[in-house]
Amino acid sequence: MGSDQVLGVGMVGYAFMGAAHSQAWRTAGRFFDLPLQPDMAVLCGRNAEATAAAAQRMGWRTTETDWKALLGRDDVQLVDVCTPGDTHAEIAIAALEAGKHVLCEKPLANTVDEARAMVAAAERAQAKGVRSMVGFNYRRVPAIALARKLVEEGRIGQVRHVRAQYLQDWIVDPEFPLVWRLQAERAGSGALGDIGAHIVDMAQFVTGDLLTNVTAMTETFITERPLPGASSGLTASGSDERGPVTVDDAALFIGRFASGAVASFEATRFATGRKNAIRLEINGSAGSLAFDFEAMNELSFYDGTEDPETAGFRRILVTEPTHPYAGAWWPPGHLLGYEHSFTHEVVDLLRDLAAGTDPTPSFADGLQVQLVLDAVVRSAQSGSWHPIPS
Ligand code: SOE
Repeated sequence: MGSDQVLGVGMVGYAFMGAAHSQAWRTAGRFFDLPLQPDMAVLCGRNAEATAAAAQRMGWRTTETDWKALLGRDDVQLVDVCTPGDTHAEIAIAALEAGKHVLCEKPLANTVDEARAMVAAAERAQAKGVRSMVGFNYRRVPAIALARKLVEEGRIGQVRHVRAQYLQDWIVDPEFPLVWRLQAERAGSGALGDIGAHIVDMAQFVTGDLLTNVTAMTETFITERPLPGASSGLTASGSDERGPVTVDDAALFIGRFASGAVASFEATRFATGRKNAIRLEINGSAGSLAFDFEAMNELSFYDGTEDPETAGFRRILVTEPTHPYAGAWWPPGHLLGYEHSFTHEVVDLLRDLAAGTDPTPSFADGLQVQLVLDAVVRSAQSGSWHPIPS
């Protein structure tokens, strides 16, 4: 049985990621045995009426309209940052300084400097037992966690190739409005930071290796769009006025890992027909793994040590009780979805907080991804290879 000890959560932001995190806080204790019970204490947003409606819909007890108010509340021990990237650093640093644990959505920040300041704040806070985590949720998809385990166990031998793609199509229509994810000052970058960050993290997580240098190109296909009217999540309506798109629509890069493995990455929101296709293929000296989020309960595994006469990619349905996270849910074959990765994220976070151990991915891991993104941007500008500082 889980403990009765409570952790008060205050969340800032209530759009797409806010809804996903709310679902996670709400369900974690209903399926997992938790050492700390999350109390959905406060939802914070600037618009009082919209915040109150969201709080009621998503299960938050009270609301605030100024995130600074969360920091003074005794019923909040953790601040969950689900805002656009331009406010991550300010909110997360202030929360850590106020002694609150922090879960911050990815990418950690909009710039390397912000990310460095966040890591420094996290290190100061950690000395006082205050912890932080960056929300790369796809690490907690059972098939991805299993892929990491198989690589760690040496089941595919030495990794030679990583092929990673994150393909979406939600802005392929030139009339899709200029939402914050298409504005550099709010989002930092475009497909690169929004979805490229995920595949950089996933590739490094599954291989247990770090990229050392990259060469890249980026492209913006639609340079002007209607200014946004009403919006919710990834859907929005446009007004008659237009404004410039200041981020990349697509980012392509190749890179080298410390181990000598080579990798290719492709992040685009212009892959017509691909809705959330996160594809990862890893080829090793003794086998290969392949994953596609659009069939997220499956992991393909080729065991190169088998008799070639019958060897072939085998599709593992990652729903067995022995598979990562799966046992807490349904009997084998009863599939999980996108939202479960967020539930797994908060379950691991709560367990670390109770145990007094450092959650992963840490802010330092988030900074390392930011350094990769920064090297990609620089390389796309210079046309040459760029190292990733260690
Ligand atoms: C939009 O491209 C988005 O919501 C990302 O911001 C998320 O991180 C990704 O998981 C789904 O797509």
